[in-house]
Amino acid sequence: MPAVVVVGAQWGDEGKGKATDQLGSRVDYVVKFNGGNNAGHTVVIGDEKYALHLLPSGILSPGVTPVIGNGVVVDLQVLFSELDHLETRGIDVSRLLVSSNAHVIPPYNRTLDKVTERFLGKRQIGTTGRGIGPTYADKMNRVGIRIQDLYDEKILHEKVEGALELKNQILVKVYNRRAVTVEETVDALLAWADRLQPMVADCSLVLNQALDRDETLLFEAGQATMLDVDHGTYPFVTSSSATAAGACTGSGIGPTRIDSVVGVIKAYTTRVGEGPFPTELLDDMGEFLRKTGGEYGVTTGRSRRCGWYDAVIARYASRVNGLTDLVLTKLDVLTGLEKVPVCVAYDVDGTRYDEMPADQSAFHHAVPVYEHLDGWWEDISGARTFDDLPANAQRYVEHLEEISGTRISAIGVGPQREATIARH
Ligand code: 2SA
Ligand code: GDP
Ligand code: MG
Repeated sequence: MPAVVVVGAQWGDEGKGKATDQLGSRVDYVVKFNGGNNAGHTVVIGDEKYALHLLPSGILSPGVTPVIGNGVVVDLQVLFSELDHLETRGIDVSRLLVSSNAHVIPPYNRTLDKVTERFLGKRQIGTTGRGIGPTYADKMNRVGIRIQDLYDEKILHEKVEGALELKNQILVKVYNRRAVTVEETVDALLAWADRLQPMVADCSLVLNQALDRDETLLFEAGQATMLDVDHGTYPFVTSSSATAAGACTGSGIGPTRIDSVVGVIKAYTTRVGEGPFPTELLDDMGEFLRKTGGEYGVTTGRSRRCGWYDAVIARYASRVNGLTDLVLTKLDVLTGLEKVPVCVAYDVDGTRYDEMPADQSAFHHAVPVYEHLDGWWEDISGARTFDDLPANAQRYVEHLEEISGTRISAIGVGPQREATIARH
């Protein structure tokens, strides 16, 4: 598997961290290509639990070179506090490479993210408040600050000054906040520049050369398909390319170099933040999934909204990512249910949709069409082969595979590394 991309097939928190960590022990490079410290990936190794935000999950595997690609937005303070934290826990972080083209999250964008959300009132997105959206907006507006700009003070001053011309108008006149000075921003960014310098690299060149040497690369997406800025439930999305194609633009490798795309998908669905969610359960069953699945944000601690598995979304994720495999996670959470509903299509004002409605308003009005599969009562957390699963759990997996458009190659039955069933 020379180059594999791992993406979330739903609205995030499918268990990409665990999947990446497992594959990480078999690869040379693990590359984060989108998002920033809005991500929250949990990896459980033995009795140790790690929560990663900005760093790629693969950083936990000895011998792997972790890479922060150009598509990532970097909060320098968070970068070093995460690195320091991992080092105190005995993890070797010395190999980390950071693309010189990645953009930094200046402190004013954290402020803008939070005040904009408050200003939006009922129309808010439910962002993580980490400055992600404003930083990607700056990148597209061509007023962003890149890692390489930290090493030319004149340029840095000019760029911060240029960005603040408009930012301060908004902060002062629209949000009634104090104006931010160029000096305080430059000082805040330069505080990390010396420590960062040895990690800064031309990551596109490094990764392409690694491929030329037949080394293996794992691309790790933050967030997920339905939060992708192009293919997700816009405007209730994050501001980056979280689908497989983002691995190319966010790292500087070409599409022809990718061999497989793994979609991580939960045996049910969750979403954190605002936006449409057809199979959402607002009753005791939603509470059951939240409690049993531990569905609380890794970064913000927010309760995640919970609902049944949605095969329309699975098929859509298979299509827009070109998935070659699905990893089905958290099957253990569904143990103990008499029947397990699965959404196979939507009903929108009397019209049946088997595919994701192209019209966003239709998706907002989508009512799930459910099939009800038989549940199982046996504890499956110790299952390590498909045959170890009770017959109804096997049927559940086989049925999801039939209706989701991609083969299910692995099944998660617990948070630990070893709580996984390999299938194909
Ligand atoms: P942002 O901050 O601009 O990226 O927010 C925009 C939307 O993207 C959602 N989003 C996420 N959804 C699921 N998980 C995420 N990471 C954390 C986790 C979230 C947390 O792993 O639990 O701790 O709350 C993540 N990051 C962004 C966000 O909810 C908005 O809907
Ligand atoms: P990510 O953002 O996709 O990396 O996922 P998160 O770490 O935000 O959320 C997934 C949660 O589910 C974490 O707490 C994982 O430890 C946990 N997890 C992953 N796979 C499984 C599984 O198969 N079963 C159970 N019970 N938990 C899992
Ligand atoms: Mg997460």
